[in-house]
Amino acid sequence: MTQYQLSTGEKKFIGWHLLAAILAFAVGSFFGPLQAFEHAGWDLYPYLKPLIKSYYQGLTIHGVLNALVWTTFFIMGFLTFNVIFGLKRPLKNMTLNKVGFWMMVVGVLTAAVPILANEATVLFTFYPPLKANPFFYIGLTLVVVGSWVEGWGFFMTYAAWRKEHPNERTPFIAFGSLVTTLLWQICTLGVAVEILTMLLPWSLGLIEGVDPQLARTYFWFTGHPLVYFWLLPAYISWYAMLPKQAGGGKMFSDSLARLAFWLFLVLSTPLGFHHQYVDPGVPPVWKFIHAMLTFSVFFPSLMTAFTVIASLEYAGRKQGGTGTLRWIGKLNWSNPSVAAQLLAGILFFFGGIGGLANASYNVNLVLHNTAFVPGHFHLTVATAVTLSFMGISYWLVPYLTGKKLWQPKWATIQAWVWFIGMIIFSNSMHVLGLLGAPRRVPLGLAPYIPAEWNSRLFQVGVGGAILFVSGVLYLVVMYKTATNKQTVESEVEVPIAEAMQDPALSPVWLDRWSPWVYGALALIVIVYGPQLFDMIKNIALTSPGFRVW
Ligand code: HAS
Ligand code: CU
Repeated sequence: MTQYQLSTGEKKFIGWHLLAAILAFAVGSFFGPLQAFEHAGWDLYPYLKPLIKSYYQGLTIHGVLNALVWTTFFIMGFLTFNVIFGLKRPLKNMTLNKVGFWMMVVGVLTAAVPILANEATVLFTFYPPLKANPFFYIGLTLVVVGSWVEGWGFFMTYAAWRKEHPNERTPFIAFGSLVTTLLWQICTLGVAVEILTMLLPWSLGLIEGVDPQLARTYFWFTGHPLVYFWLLPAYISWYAMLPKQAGGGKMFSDSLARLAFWLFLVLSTPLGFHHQYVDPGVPPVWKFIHAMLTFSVFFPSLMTAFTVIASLEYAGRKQGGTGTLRWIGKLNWSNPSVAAQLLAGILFFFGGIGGLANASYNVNLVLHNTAFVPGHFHLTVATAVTLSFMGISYWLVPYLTGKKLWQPKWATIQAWVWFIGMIIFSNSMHVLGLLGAPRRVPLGLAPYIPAEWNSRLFQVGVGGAILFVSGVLYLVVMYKTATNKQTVESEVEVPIAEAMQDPALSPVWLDRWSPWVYGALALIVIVYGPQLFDMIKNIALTSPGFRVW
């Protein structure tokens, strides 16, 4: 059976998203190793002095470009692909999606100017009272609004598809993409309100002070679900593409997969206080409730681990694999897309468990603001997500460009190098955190380093160097692929793992939007409403802005 084909225009449009993402990755990833080297005592920042003024400016560039821009652009491109390919129809209004995309591009450029000019050295969380140049906030707003506009384009496309197919189950990759989009639209209301009602008017001089406690609360309303906005596109690939690539596997349970996505929609937002356990302005009872909900959102990830590994096991056994674990060796490890995603999944186990440690209130009191936290998020966003996106690009870029993947062997090596570099880097960061090393601090310059940190700080540098090699390899493979003279012989096949059981037999309530959407909104109102109401009622716009850089 021949697959549905995207038009050249659609492929180009998705390709632009990937290009923007990869450019952001290229610049942002240059600064990651610089921080790691600084920790190891090899401070290269002085050599960049005329361009980059400080460690903190580099850290801001790294966080904004890697955590926010690389991810968001890759995700919007991948979701666009999934909506079109999944629903087997063009976007309802391509112009609208193009408007959204270009708003995002203008937004990134607008925010980049003050960041590069050292006028917005406020890190990727931009906590007030650190005060950035207004264009930083305007740029971020444009990125978020642009991504909303693209999302509205997806919803309109879905509505049109639904009219044409009233009784069909939404194809899984489109379904997962739409849930991810809706999650994003709901949760970004937090930063939208934060920027538009406080940070922007404040940086423009329209209001004198800011309320840091309220701002942090708005920020984490968005900040936690943000991590699932990053993760769910990788999950779409792990559920519905990876098993097929790994050896002709099938999705073990379409129903469980859909249920996991609905649970993420309902549970992702109302738990942001797990980032604010040490904030004095949040009553303990709300911290407790958010902690319990954090443990709840652990379950859809456990369901994912179960379903995806069962799907992979099916693939491994189909390839002749036997034994309790020996089937793993039969998976298609020589395919770089498979290797990257499997390695991403393996490290995610450790990232997820570290998340549980973070979420446990009394343990968090020890870990909060230590190197443990960047250790955690380099296993999650920088590996589960980033390495999966790299793996996806190893088939998606040839699909979009019609060019053969350049040297698949090098691409596979790239994935392994990332895996090894990240094990060394994140393990040492976790241990440093347990030993009390603070995060967001140029430790190489700190006068108080206990001897027991030294070997770990050295390993941070070594891990950073290995990751740097892997990042460069990724860029080389992407560049050489995009400019490859060798074209693919026939259309690249989109890997889609069909479900073991016909999705039409899955319960209808798993394809109904309203109960889940109302449930999500109701839970947010119950769990955030009273405390937000209280904070807004007692708003204290008293803190002046600080420029500490
Ligand atoms: Fe987190 C802080 C709790 C997941 C990202 N997190 C952060 C920050 C970031 C981040 C960026 O409760 C720092 C923010 C800042 O700058 O301050 N996190 C959790 C919990 C989870 C979790 C409970 N985090 C993520 C994900 C992220 C991410 C995902 C990015 C994508 N996190 C916290 C807490 C803090 C925090 C506190 C605040 C800390 C503080 O004090 O500041 C859970 O969702 C994790 C569940 C995951 C699992 C793993 C399931 C395993 C799977 C693998 C399947 C295997 C495969 C491979 C496919 C239970 C699904 C098989 C391979 C074969 C070969 C067979
Ligand atoms: Cu969180």
